[in-house]
Amino acid sequence: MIDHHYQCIVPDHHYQCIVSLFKMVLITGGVFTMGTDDPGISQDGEGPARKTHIKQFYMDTYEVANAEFERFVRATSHSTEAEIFGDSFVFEGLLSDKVKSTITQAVAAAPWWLPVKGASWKHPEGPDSNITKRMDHPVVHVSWQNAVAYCTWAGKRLPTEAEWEYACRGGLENRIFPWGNKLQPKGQHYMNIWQGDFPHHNTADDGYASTAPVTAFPANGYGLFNMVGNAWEWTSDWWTVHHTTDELENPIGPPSGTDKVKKGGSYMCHKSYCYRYRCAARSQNTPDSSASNLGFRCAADVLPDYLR
Ligand SMILES: *[C@@H]1O[C@H](CO)[C@@H](O)[C@H](O)[C@H]1NC(C)=O
Ligand SMILES: [Cu+2]
Repeated sequence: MIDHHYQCIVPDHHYQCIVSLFKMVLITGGVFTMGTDDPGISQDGEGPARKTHIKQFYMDTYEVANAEFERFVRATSHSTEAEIFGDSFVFEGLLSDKVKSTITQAVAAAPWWLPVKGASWKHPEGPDSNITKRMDHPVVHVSWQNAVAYCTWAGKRLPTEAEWEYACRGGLENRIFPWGNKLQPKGQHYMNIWQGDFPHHNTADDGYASTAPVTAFPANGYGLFNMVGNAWEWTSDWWTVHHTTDELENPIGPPSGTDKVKKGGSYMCHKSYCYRYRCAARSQNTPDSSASNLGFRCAADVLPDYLR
């Protein structure tokens, strides 16, 4: 595709552009097997496997980075929901003892999530933290509504769950990961997840205890980075766990619901409790939720020739 809007946002030390506003790849339409008959987490509605047709679309090659979100905020004065609420959920392992000591409330089922006052996309671990050294990392602490606002501003939209999963699979059929079935091909790390004993000890054997640059690790067959691991990614679909084997065309999920589908898992996922760094895996949050491991990327329609 002709890159009309190419703008370098974060050059690396060789002045190669590592984050640019225009960064989409054309995903050719086709049919693929969505979901799996061999679910990793059965209550998540990963199955049954079903033939799904997808028409062509554009997909961001990487997650929306802090540098990009900053441009959006500068241009629109958008306030994120985390900023409006005054807090957001941070994984306790990332917090200083000083910040931790100020927090009383916790999520019973997941005590490693702490609501931190002043945590936001600009201050991912609370007011004392910043993103100066992380401009090329995925923006986090953004709600579904914030993600939609960003994509709309960029002339894009969120991907549907089906588009996201089709893109994740990178042209491979019935594989667990975007590159195949091996967790670590040739002993190499292909994604940013948790190594060690969750939630107490992250060895960061993959190089990252928290987020990684959006272009870290090898891209999949479609040229997409970090579809699994790094940050969870919002999709446009409402959540349901009820699927059938009916063959669908460009499914968009239920017409309404309480939670939105997120895909891909994050740097916090470990097989022992969150085996969700797989293309078929899925999870959900209310659209106003935000957390230190939840971001997004945008998709876009392919305009008919006469409109280009
Ligand atoms: C960002 O955080 C670093 C490390 O904590 C600190 O040294 C630096 O002064 C902070 N920068 C700003 C602009 O606050
Ligand atoms: Cu991701």
